Amino acid sequence: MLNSHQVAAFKENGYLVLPEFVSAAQCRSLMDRAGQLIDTFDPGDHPSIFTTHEQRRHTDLYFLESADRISFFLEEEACDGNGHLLVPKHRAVNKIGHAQHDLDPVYGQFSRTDDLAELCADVGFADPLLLQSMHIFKHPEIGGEVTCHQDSTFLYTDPMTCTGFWFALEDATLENGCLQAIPGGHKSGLKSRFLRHGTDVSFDHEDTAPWPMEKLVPLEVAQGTLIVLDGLLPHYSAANRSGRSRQAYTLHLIDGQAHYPDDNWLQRSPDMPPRGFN
Ligand SMILES: O=C(O)CCC(=O)C(=O)O
Repeated sequence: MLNSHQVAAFKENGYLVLPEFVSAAQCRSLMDRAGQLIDTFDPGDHPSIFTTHEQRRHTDLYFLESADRISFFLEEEACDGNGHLLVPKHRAVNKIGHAQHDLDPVYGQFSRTDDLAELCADVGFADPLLLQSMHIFKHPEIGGEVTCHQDSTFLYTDPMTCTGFWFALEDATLENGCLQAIPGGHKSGLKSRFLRHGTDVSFDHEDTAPWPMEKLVPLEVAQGTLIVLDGLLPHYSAANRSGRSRQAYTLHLIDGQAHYPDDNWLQRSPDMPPRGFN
């Protein structure tokens, strides 16, 4: 799948951009499926707002129990102070996660392909496990910012093996909140861990210095592009204040040969362990 230059660029930069990795029809099928899933979602049941702002991140039981479910999280600006929707529900969902790749056939087909299995081998996986999936909406005008972070903060393994596959389901530009990343930033180690203590969570900071945001470079990409992200790479996306939607689908993988601690927030139940590509 990858040539030696691409593997070297991934090791050097901490990310790799692969245009036209999936077709427009595949992107459409995932966006249509997300729409159908939202049809079945009753936001009155469990209004769970998602924000990446550390001080406002109230991580409820609905979030903590979403590791092996298909759950819906709402956009902060789509709700009033009581969690009631200010916009129609199809415009209010910030993301769907975190196990649709295992539970839904359309997401399953998109997520388990020979191309992705080959890519995993190329970037050094021995036993790739598809741990987490997210359909991220970034709706026009209200799509929220994703603060700068490293994915290994949330999906830590020893040694660190977390790798993100970020698929542009629509064109992503600076205007509608494309990914931004700090090239080579994965070489500076892990800044913090997000820890779970029963039904409580906290950040454990190794390094409290602010991210050097001036080093972020925009990764503007066309629909169908796959961006591979090292779990240590600092990355960010701005709020979408434009009139154009920016949907993305992410998969986060870990290596089954590494230790997955039980104080990570995301814990699969014993009867639904993460699976590889088979
Ligand atoms: O899609 C985005 O805007 C951010 C996604 C992200 O940071 C992630 O998947 O880790």
